Amino acid sequence: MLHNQYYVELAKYNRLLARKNEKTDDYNGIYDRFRDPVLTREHIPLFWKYDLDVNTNPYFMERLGINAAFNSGAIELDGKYYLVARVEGADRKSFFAVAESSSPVDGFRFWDYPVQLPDTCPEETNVYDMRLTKHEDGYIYGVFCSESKDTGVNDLSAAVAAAGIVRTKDLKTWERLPNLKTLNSPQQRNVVLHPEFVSGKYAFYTRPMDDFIDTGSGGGVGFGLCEDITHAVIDEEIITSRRKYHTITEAKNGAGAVPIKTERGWIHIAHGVRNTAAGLRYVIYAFATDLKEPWKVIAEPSGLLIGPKGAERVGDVSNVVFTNGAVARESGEVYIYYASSDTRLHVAETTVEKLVDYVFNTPKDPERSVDCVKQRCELIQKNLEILKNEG
Ligand code: M1P
Repeated sequence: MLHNQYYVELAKYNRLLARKNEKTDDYNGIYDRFRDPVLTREHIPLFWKYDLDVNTNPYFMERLGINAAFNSGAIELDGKYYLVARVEGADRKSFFAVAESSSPVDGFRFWDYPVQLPDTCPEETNVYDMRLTKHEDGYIYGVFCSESKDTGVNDLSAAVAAAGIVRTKDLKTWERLPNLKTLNSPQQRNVVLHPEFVSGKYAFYTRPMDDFIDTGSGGGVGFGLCEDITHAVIDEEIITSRRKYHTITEAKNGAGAVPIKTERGWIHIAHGVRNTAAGLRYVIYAFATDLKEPWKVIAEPSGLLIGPKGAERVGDVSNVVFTNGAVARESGEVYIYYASSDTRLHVAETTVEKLVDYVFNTPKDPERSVDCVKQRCELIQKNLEILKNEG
């Protein structure tokens, strides 16, 4: 016999998973936002949280609570959509879990068990933000942040971030490889594996950092090559998308989704961070790099692509949108999975064609107010002419 409340909670859970998502009427011509988050902590199966045995849990209490389900790697396999989510327990530790749906925008159901990574890294305390790369070598790679306590300083909260690497063919069996080593950067987060070999080598987008929070001398999104993914070492990183003064990337930036290959170049969907009196503000931006030399930025539209809006602005870490996964379908649709305020996961829909138009035809940031006004006045003047001619 199960507790009565189990059936009440199960009915809520089933209603949530059956709910159909809808586009909002929020318009910008670039992408459509969807009304409901695709993953929240309410999407977590009841049997992950409650002890269903009425003898040991007579009050039907959560025994192992879940705080949030957010930053997710994303992949399409055989027509189904898979999110490898960052799930955070009430104990603040994150782990990975696969949620599956036949729709890109709703119905995501977690598999019965979370991912159980091989425990090869005894000093590792926390793991999060997996990027999933379908590599041309035949594997699906997951690159994530592997966080350990910094024992070299007398500070309880000091930590070290490194890039952990796993690979799989089915998202079920995961082989853990040694963490990425970057000889010139003490810490790494937001590392993404490029889907193709570059000059016959594995290519990574990195994020050189001097410190766990501050990137310090790290100039932006890095790029480096390594010979052997089973002992990945990058001895030289060059900077692709740079941090810039008084822009959305001033404090830091980082690669997000695996770059999308288009006829004009690789489209990158990344995050930029600036500091404010209310703390760090995270937004999502896009840029393109050269097809043959994917470290060379060839287009960088001004400003942000997605910023936190409405209810997205509030959560455990407010004023944050962050992406580490997108699905670009062969038919051209693109689903950008983005989390808000480190609390839940949303989806925005666009197409490869629209992203190419956005990235290559949106004006660049002129970097000074006076030039921004000139840029806007040119647009206004052109439009007023059009409106006058239209009568
Ligand atoms: O809290 C916002 C984000 O902070 C980190 O991103 P970054 O390394 O750019 O500061 C990550 O921990 C990310 O998970 C988190 O969403």
